[in-house]
Amino acid sequence: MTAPAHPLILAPGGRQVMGVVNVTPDSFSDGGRYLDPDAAIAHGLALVAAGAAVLDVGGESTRPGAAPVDAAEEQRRVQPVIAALAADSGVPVGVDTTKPAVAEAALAAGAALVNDVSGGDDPALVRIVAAAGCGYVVMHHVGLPAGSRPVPAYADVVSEVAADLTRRAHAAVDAGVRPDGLLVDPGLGFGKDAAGSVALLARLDEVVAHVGRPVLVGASRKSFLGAVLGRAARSDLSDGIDVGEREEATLATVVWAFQRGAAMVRVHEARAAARVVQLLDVLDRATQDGMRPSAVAVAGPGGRVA
Ligand code: PMM
Repeated sequence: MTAPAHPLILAPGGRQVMGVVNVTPDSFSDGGRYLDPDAAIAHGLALVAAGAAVLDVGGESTRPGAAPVDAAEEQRRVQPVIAALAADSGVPVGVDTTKPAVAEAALAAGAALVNDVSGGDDPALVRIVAAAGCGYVVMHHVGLPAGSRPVPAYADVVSEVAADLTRRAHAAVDAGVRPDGLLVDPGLGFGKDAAGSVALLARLDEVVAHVGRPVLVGASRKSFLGAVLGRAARSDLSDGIDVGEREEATLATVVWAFQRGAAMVRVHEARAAARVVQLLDVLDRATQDGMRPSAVAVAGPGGRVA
């Protein structure tokens, strides 16, 4: 296994934007737009130009009812895209998969992390991650990623997800996964209704504190945002706003998540999220420096001081 040109580095207190490249015909947010490898590669490069610090390449939709994809087809979709982006993007490239064979092929093509929405359910996948010494995202989920997705009954979704992620993170480290490359993810929308996803975002600081590891948040364009905004706008509990109209709400979740301790956000549009990171970093430095104006070097595009 060749070492990736750009390994995942998680600096304490750092904030990073992960850009999504879905090489699928049927993802809920952008299905079919990047199924062609050249389109997917161009999109990945555009995300990095817009400020993404990490890329996440997936070849199977996780939306409820999506057609399952076998490992050979998933690998055929993602491998050339990962190879090109690992060589040319200048950032760590991840693979969003639950299949050991796909992960192995992606790592051989230069992937630097594995994003596992099953949260480590398959020991074979965890072994591959451990052997590669790559980054690993452990996501909370209940139920199958594809097909019908029942909403489990939680007594307290936040404490239950936090406890489950703590357990899954320990299990991954015990299996040999590098602790400094490990992120946990509450899995917004995965087996949670809108109220559950809202609760997890609202009390994200509790998850961060409980798990004690870098947290990744994926709220981008998700249906709970549509449901919340639809309700607010129309007092209609059954209707939500469309996926194409969720970008502002996504950005609000980015600011919120970083302010409550998230280390990384997973988004479909990188530019605005990357600018949020820039601004929050400047505000943090200003706060730490006792709010002295001279301590705040405000760099404009290209490093110019504005
Ligand atoms: N969401 C989706 C897919 N993969 N991975 C992680 N770690 N966290 C998420 O929230 C997540 C994910 C669904 O969104 P997409 O179909 O637009 O990629």
